[in-house]
Amino acid sequence: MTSKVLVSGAQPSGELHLGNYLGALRNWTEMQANYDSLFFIVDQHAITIRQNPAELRRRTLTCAAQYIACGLDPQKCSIFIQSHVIGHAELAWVLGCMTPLGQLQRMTQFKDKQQKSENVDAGLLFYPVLMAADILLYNTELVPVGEDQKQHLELARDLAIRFNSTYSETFNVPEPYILKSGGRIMSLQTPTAKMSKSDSNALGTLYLFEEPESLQKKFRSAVTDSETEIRSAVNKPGISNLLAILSAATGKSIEALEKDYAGSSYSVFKNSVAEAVIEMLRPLRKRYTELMDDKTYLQTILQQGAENAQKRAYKMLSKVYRKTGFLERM
Ligand code: ATP
Ligand code: LTN
Repeated sequence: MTSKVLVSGAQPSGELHLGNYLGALRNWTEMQANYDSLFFIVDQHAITIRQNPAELRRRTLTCAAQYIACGLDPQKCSIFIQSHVIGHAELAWVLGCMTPLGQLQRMTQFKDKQQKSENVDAGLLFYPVLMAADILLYNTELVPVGEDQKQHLELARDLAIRFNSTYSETFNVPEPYILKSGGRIMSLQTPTAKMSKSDSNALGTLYLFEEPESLQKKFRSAVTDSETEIRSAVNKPGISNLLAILSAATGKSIEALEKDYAGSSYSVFKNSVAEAVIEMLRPLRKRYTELMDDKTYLQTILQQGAENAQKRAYKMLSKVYRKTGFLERM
């Protein structure tokens, strides 16, 4: 293990889906042992869209179980809930006071979500600043995320550089780590939009822990095109997405898969993708059920994770407060 710090997280705004797994969690599990790794569940980010409190609480715990079921090992990394650690929101405030408003208004995710909701609160605009705080608080070097988070990471880098040049060297400038395969899994129903927890059409999103029969049904109704050729191309977003999923699930290249399925019908192909995904998820489902039966274990892991993170967060926060010019509390 190197002493390089790696952090990442997901929102408990819905159950984890295949995009989260292939674009993020699977990479986390492969990297956890090689870095000083911290993985959080960003409940403070989740409330940028109005949540039902009881549902949010429930999903936060299931999300922790899903992290572990996906392969995160509490012996190798820290797993914790963002709101359990004092420092994320506090650092976000300091960084927000150095963030140009225009840069936040230009964020693609903000613009997308703004269009989808009727009432937009200031928290949604501030979302990327809180994310920068999550990262900079731990002196992070590496942030493995999906393609959709690239712009947010650039803000985190800009803020690190700006703070360092204003107040002297304080933060590492973090590096994004975005895998090509699995970096952007698209909705099965609207294959030009990313698969998302908050998709209004539930048939578009493949949840990791849903019943295999239900996954199969979603694959069967996946939107494709009016051709018959199984080939990855810009004008064939549905088939390209299914090929990307199959490639990520089997480790085979897109080119090899195009050869394997030359001449097959779309329905045979869809069935193979469904089977490969269900097989890949089978052991995860088993582990998830076991974990949900042992809430005490889950709570212990989250408590230990938060304790470790809190020590580190206090250290960084007091450094930042001192440099900013806040009078020290005696
Ligand atoms: P929401 O739809 O509620 O905004 P989300 O599904 O995008 O949420 P997040 O919790 O925001 O999920 O993301 C967790 C991780 O999963 C991030 O690293 C993100 O880049 C990655 N991710 C999310 N969606 C996809 C996708 N469709 N393809 C690949 N990676 C994804
Ligand atoms: N915005 C991210 C979740 C997230 C995150 C982070 C990821 C919040 N803070 C810090 C990496 C590092 C998302 O929507 N996927």
